[in-house]
Amino acid sequence: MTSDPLLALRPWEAPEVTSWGRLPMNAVDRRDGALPLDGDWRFQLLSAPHAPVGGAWSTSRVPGVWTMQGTDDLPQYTNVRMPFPQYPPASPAANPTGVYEREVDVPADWAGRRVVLQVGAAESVLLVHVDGRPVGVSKDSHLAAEFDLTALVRPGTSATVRLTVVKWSDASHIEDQDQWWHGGITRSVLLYATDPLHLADVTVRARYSGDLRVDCRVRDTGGALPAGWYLTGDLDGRPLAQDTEFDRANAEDERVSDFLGEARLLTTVPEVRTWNAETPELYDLTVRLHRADGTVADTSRHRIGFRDVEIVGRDLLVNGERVFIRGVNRHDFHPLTGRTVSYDDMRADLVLLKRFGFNAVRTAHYPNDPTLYDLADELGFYVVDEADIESHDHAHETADDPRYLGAFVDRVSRMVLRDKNHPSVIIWSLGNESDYGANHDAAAGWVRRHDPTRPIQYEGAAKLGWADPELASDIACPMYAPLEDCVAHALSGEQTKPLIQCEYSHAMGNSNGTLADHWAAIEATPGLQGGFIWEFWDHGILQRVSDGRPAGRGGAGLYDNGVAAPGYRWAYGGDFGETIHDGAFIADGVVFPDRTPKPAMYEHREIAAPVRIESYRHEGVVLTNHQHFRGFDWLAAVWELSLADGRTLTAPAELPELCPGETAAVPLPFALPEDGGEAWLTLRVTTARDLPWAPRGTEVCVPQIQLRQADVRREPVAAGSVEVDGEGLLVHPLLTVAPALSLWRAPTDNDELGGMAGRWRSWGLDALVRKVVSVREDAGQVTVRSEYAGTTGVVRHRQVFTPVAGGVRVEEEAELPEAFDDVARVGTVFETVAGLDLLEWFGQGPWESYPDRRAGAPVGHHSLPVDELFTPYLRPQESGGRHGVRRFTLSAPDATGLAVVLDEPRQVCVTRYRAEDLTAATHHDELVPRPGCVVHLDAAHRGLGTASCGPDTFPSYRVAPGVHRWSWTLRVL
Ligand code: IPT
Repeated sequence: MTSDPLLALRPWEAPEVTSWGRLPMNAVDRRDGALPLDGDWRFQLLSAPHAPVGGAWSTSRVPGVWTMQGTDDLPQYTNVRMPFPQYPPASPAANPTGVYEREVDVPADWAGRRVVLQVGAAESVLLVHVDGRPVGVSKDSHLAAEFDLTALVRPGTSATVRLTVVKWSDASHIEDQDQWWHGGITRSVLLYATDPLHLADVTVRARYSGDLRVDCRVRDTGGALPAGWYLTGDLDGRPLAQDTEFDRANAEDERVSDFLGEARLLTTVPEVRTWNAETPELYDLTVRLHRADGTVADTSRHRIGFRDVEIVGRDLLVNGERVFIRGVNRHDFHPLTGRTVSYDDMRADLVLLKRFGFNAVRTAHYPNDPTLYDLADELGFYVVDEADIESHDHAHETADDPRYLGAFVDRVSRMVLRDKNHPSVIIWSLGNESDYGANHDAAAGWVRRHDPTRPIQYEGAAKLGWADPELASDIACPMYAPLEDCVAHALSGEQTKPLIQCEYSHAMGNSNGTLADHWAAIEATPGLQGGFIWEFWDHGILQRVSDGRPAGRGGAGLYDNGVAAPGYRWAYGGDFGETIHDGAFIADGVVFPDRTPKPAMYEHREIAAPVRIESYRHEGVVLTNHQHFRGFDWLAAVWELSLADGRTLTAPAELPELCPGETAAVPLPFALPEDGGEAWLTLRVTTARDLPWAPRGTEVCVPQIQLRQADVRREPVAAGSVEVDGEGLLVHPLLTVAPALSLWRAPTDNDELGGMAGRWRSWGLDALVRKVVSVREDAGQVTVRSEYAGTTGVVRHRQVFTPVAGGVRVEEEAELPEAFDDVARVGTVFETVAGLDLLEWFGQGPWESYPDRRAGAPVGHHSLPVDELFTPYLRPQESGGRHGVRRFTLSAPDATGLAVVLDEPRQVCVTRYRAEDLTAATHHDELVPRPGCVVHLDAAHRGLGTASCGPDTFPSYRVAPGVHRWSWTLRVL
């Protein structure tokens, strides 16, 4: 048995022990003048907490996780299930334990001061020793732990600080979030000193009205407070004084004793600049604690915002406005560090989200790095701050287990104590996926008393009844609820709470189908207010293929545009040799692991457009301001008119002065040319000046409206001939594989996890067998009938080849049997010779788009190198499609190549990969691009939906059985 009392306590299997010797959480800012302890620490990885420390020391970078730093304990990904079989509160005997040690020189001028060690975050149990003496224990892997070292260190000398981090514990069972498991110290460590007389906490209430109240708690480590202390403050240069009314009330009812001081600063700011996510106005607040002689004992600085949050009826109001919540779920993630994120990382995350129209973040599923909240205040985001509680695998057992009661309350209350002064935080979340029990109610009770200014949400409670007032959720915050259920609830007359989905539109792989349909319903249905897309990141870890190890920080720069450099790949579950894992389910974000936006981001940007074109009538268009708080003065715009004949005309645009919600008609900037065919008017909206999140000229949205329909023209038959081979397949000098019928797409994650791909395989759609039935030639026109046999049905297919001026027209018909009642696509596939590397098209673009994800891709004349059309989703799958393509060319640098004109706007996909290449690969690095192009022209293409987690696409985006007809002409350029 160990003689060390911290080890003897076995805190890793004692849920009742949430901490020992740890100081209370508070919101006092201690960064000024602190001694940073980040850097290389001596390090040993033990096989279990009780294993003797005595082996060789290596070094480990703090902050950092050892699972990414060259040890044999590697990252492991599980979603719901625990990585070990023990039930709560037990943990496995084999329990990697990292011992971090370093000397710390305590500054001589800290003599007489109170010295505090702050460990930013450690997972999952932290034990602290100084010079071999026990200091304390902490759990709660995503919040800081502070320990008073005053009695243990001597200023002017050096002390040995040891941080022991135990990976698995009773706490792991309530930190069972859908992410990689790691071990280590994930946020900065520092040492700071204060006067014994110090600010113990600062609570700011800044209201929309301009009323400001700053409540401070004051303590003295000596015990009793010295007489005569007082507070002053400063708000953007405006002096604040202590509220004597508050002092008198305190004295009268003897609420505060001589060892706990309380005082208040109070003021009302006239003509206050209020805070909201669109115009995030902040004020600098400084709070000073003085000794009786006027000298300053302690100072805390804050950036504060004046705003109100309230629920009125079934609306969540910010400053009285029913704001839409355009949110995303965000983890602290990095492909090189695993979990440790820098200021620059977090700023880049939020800047990107701003540029793509997001205004809200849910800190899934734990309090994020504290800097994130500073940035959210500054850049303008509404934050749902979520406590570090997810007991997914053993949810029901834990929610009412009294042994975990303290842990639930501890985690929620510490989050609130840390983050309460951030204007960005508008809602507290009790955690994620942990069933619903008395432990939640206890935590909610604590919050309601401590911070009555913000609503609480908890999905586990909400799911028991969206309207039930008894449940610990003020918001109806379901996850992945079918849209029709949300709309029905809002129309039912039963709704009592704002409906804001805590997770929706699962972004795994090629996904986020029907996002625009969701938003059309949300904006049209009072009671619906938005939601949080799941999720921001694809958590792919950069991995060396040669030895299967994480690249670690050394991998910086080894990726570009979402793709890992040769010799590297983005690892997902199972790639580190784990046998218990959940595969690519960890890659479900709207950005790649290097933060490259996926095409779904452009969809979101357009859905969130601040400027909308409502309608076109009588030479004018109607514009609307779709913001909540500001006009268009921060925006500039240009009109663009795209004509089917190839012309694009531009004209400067003058945005009208409109208040939020207002509309105005503006005259058409162009006289619509008589000729030119189909015509589309686009407003390219950019930032008019440099903003904290975007330089001037950054595109904000591209609303569009159709001014004129296409005229239907059929090309006359020309003299000439068409050659087909003995199998009835077209022979063409630019095609290496002749046009054939395709019903298969490389399954998307949604297709696989939603069960569609399994059905398609069982029907044999991935390996249809073609048999030519007849080939007939008649006056230069060739008709080929064939059959494509699956295992449970046969598709009859007909191609009619007709010579037209300079090329061939292909008319096709496919008749799908009833058995094939929901296929991926019906269309043509062919392959071209090498060298045709540029695609130019008239249709939707330039981004990848699909039938149910095309709101962000305006119709116009687009052009991209073929290699840039493909989107490198981590697990290869259908990718690179462009919706609504009317015609395209594929050309070589010398302008030779081919041109295709489609009978009507169609889904077209040009890549270097056959569907079977993509289907066979598990990671992007396995793909070998083909020299030519693989071209799909689809008469019908199934929507993407979100069925990997949540609703499938709507029936209207599915492909029906029966007869499909399409035609296209192929010409040589
Ligand atoms: C839900 C989780 O809250 C989230 O962490 C993530 O796992 C997401 O789904 C899917 O990626 S839980 C799910 C079982 C509905």
